Amino acid sequence: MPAPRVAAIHDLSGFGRCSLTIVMPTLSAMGAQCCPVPTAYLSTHTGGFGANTFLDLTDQMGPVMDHWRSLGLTFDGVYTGFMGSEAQMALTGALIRAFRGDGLAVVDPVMGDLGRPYRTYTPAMCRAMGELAELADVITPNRTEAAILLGEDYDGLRLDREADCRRWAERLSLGGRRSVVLTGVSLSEDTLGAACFDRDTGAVTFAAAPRVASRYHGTGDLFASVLTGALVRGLGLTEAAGLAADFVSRCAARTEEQSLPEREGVDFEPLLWRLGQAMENRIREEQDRIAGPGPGKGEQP
Ligand code: PXL
Repeated sequence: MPAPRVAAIHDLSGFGRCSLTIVMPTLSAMGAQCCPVPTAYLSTHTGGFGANTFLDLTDQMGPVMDHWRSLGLTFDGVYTGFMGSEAQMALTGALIRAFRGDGLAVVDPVMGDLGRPYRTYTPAMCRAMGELAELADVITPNRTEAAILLGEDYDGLRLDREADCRRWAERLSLGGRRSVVLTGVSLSEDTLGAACFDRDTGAVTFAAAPRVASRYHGTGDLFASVLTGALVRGLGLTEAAGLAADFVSRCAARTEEQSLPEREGVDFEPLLWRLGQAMENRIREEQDRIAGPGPGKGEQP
């Protein structure tokens, strides 16, 4: 079977791991083909390095789509993240409509963190992100983004009680039309994870991993990338969220152990092999399941 193909519409930031510098290696490690549509080139991300450069690539998006259309390309997934302008979000919506086919549209509604929008996000952009997210099969908001999407107060949107998390995840599903992986859920002091509303079952489940005290840049991008890779490789929503939570936690732990700067993101590259291994194990389990018990493996008659 060929690698599933994912169109990834994110910015490319040269330094400070985020967006495409996380999305591309992660999808590749998981055995998916990543086809990037860079929305902008920045010298660094916008969170903590001062005056970053910003080359807007919005004008490229239409011609890229025209060329891809002429090639008859289809994708198993379309995955979007940080956006630079409302115009870019409108084009990204057009790209999802044109290329999603039977594939999966994952919209990470990147807008902010810790109760505040990122400094380049205007209220109009936040509204446009809400509209873009309506096209999604799966959204992956953090607490800040969930509050913006729902028009709720950040302080009121607590993610430390199961019943509240269920309610927020269900509300974010737009009446069950899309699946939701709400990140930043912490049902016990020493764990961090996600509440997952699965539109196929209507159920809310939880995924959690050990919490790491330091907060690193780009962990939302890493979580959503692992989730997307796992979903296009055929894992269910809860299992995919569990893998993502576990991987982010391991990467954050090794970053903290080395006392690396938070703005540079998590030191994930040395652990990428784990994602490849997880996918291989999963495929082997599936093959064993289909083959049934072999000679000497099953119960004796
Ligand atoms: O990790 C989200 C993100 C992505 N891309 C850019 C950013 C940020 C968050 O600050 O600045 C350019």
